[in-house]
Amino acid sequence: MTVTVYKNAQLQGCDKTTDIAVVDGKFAKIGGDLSDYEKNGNTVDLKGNLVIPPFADAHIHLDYIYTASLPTHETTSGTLFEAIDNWSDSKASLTADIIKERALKGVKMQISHGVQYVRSHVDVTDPKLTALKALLELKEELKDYIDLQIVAFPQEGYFAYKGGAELVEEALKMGADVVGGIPHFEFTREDGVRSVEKGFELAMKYDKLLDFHCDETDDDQSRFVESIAAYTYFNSMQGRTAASHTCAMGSYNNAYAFKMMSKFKKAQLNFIVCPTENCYLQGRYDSYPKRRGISRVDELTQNGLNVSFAQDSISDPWYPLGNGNLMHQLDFGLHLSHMMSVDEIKNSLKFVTENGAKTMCIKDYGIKEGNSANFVVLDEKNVFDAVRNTASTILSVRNGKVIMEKQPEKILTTYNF
Ligand code: 17E
Ligand code: FE2
Repeated sequence: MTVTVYKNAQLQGCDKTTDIAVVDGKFAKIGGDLSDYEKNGNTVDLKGNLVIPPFADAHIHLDYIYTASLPTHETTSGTLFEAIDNWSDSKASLTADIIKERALKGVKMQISHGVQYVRSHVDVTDPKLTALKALLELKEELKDYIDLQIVAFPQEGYFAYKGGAELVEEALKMGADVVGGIPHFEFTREDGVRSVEKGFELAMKYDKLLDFHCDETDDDQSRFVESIAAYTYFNSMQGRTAASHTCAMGSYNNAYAFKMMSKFKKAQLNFIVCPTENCYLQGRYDSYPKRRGISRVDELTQNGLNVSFAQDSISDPWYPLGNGNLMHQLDFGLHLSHMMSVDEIKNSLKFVTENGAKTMCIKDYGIKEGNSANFVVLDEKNVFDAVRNTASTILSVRNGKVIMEKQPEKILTTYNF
């Protein structure tokens, strides 16, 4: 039996610190008298630092990491559609080994920031399915460090790319966990709706979750989110479907957005928002005023819908920066969504932790007796300061084992005043 008692943990919403006993990789007892556990195990003093469930990044493209510098990627317009064309021109040059090596670098960055749950889209509009094979291997190799969900994502469409739908199906047979799609990229509105229909057909046939790139545009006429809500509701797939991006919602008129809120609730649709990515990619056809490019995070949240913030890119044709630090996404997300009352800030860690895990349908998530002992420690004592300072993760524990530890930031010299 392996026993560790983590002392002086500051849990969210608690006045005082708590001690936590971990036995054989599970949370055995949280709070109360842990002296018996202490007698039989190690103790670690967490010094009143904030202890939260691990970060969950529900939307990234691990197969695109560090492809920003491919020769064809001299992006000039900064738009989504140019990025997709650039990617299409150059992706055949990548090998499984290169993809795996870069994806691994990305995962290491994520782990260094306390991420333990990752959903990666993987481009399957490739007859060889090279990236899928690379990512499926990585998923297996890294399972002691992260839960990696793989989305069969047809970057160039189910129909706009000939054979796209068949490749999605093939990817599901090979082990992808989630059905993807990109209805706003199909040639016509009708094809977009048909791609949603096809995605649901496949998800039900293979018992998979769904996550569409959806309405990633400032075009207020892009309304595929309504099709996703409808197919979710009528197929009783509540809670199992996610709409990623939904940038167009920021441009919808209020009457339409209001109508849709109750449909989203009926469908229990999960929304994934990529703050830095979409404020970079959207607004590109505006001069001034310039739109922010992100979904209606505040209204969705007020309506009880599940919204999470995600990284999306690390240096790819879509976005030049990115480092896997979800505290950075949280900072941007709250600013861009005008969600900055004291209460909203104090309640905001959910956007980068439990809401992402809920979207991914992770069971066993959270700091609860009986659950797997997965948690991270931030270099701050309360949530408000953690958000204000984009606190770093100094410890990441998974199944009771330390998978990442970092020295807290320390000032060595300062002005003497
Ligand atoms: N593909 C896409 O369609 N949209 C994005 N934001 C990225 C890839 C990163
Ligand atoms: Fe994406």
